[in-house]
Amino acid sequence: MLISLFIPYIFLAVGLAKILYAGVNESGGEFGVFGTPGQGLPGRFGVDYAFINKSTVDIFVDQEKINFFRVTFLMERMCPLSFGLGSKFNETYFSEFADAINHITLTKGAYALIDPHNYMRYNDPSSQPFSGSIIGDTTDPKAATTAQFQAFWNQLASRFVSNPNVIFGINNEPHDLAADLLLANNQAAINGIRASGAKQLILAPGNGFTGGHSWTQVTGSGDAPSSDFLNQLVDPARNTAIDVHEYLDVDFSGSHAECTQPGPSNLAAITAWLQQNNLKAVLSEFGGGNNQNCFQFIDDLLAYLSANPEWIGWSIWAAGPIWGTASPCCGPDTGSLEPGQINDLGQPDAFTTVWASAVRPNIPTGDLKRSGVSGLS
Ligand SMILES: *[C@@H]1O[C@H](CO)[C@@H](O)[C@H](O)[C@H]1NC(C)=O
Ligand SMILES: *[C@@H]1O[C@H](CO)[C@@H](O)[C@H](O)[C@H]1NC(C)=O
Ligand SMILES: CC(=O)N[C@H]1CO[C@H](CO)[C@@H](O)[C@@H]1O
Repeated sequence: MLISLFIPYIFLAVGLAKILYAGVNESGGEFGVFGTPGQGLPGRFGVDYAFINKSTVDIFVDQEKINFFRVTFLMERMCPLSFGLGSKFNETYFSEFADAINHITLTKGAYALIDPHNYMRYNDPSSQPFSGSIIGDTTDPKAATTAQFQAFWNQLASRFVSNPNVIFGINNEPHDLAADLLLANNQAAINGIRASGAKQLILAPGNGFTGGHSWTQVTGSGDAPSSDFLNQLVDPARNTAIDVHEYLDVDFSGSHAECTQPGPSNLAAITAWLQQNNLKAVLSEFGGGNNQNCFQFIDDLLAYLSANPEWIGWSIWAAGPIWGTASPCCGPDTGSLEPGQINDLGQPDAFTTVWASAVRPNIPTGDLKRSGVSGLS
């Protein structure tokens, strides 16, 4: 009895499972557009949008020893509507974004996940996640094409081709689109990235807001489960993993303070699917409120990821320079994960509470990847 309990533990301890990337979302590059169509475009850097505060990135790397940041941006700012989605960028916005990515990667030596925060939609971010035209939707005359999406990714990847610490996230939280279209768009992005010569890790999202719990279920308007088709992606460099989000509150939205949805049981089906298909995944969004119940749920979730070798990384939602007292996740009073800020009650934010209680103890500092091209190992 003792022995049978002991052996699996030893197996885990010697590194059967390994988290390579651990960190935080840096949200802010997509801010300032919610309201009426066209609002906040192109926006003012440092006012409507901002990518990172370099000082807090330094705190995360130097003191917390994390190695992973997911940095959001808006495709309508990178490719203004007057240009259309494709290879022509707003060079001002790009250089502001690149400055953030270069600080994280070249200056600090961490890995940066490039995140077009667009729900697989383009042209109207005013009421994300539901506004905008689905990329590649041939029934929508305003929609960008899948070929344009490929050209966009080819250009973006070519600009980071020599930066080994970059990871390409194809798109944030696709939802309510046909399975074959999501597969085609994901494949187009992979083709565009690899055609640039870039060899770095790619993360491909599923349908249904890329929710882990619903991976094997029908989502949205009767769309096929992500598990039915995302194993068909072809990457000539064999360096693509699955991008998963999972919140722990009642409806998986991350809008409630209480955690009631246990990560381990809700992720069991996708973990089995990953194993069957010899795939890896990164949990690039999750979160919980400032309370003991959520601390336990986050602890259980991160322990589960560490114990299952299909999972190679995680980043919690969210830090970022312009959250102020607002909560990006999990109830109005939680506050953001940005070090040194306060919540709406004038108390320390989630960096002091959630991060300190439930995240910091789970950072696998010794195991994290510290050098080499971003990849599956
Ligand atoms: C490019 O971005 C900058 C900074 O947000 C903005 O001032 C400028 O108007 C933008 N240009 C276009 C064509 O959108
Ligand atoms: C950036 O972070 C540092 C460290 O927490 C803080 O002192 C500073 O006020 C922040 N800057 C901005 C513009 O928020
Ligand atoms: C809890 C929370 O704010 N979750 C957000 C994570 O990011 C996605 C994309 O912006 C939002 O849809 C979620 O609401």
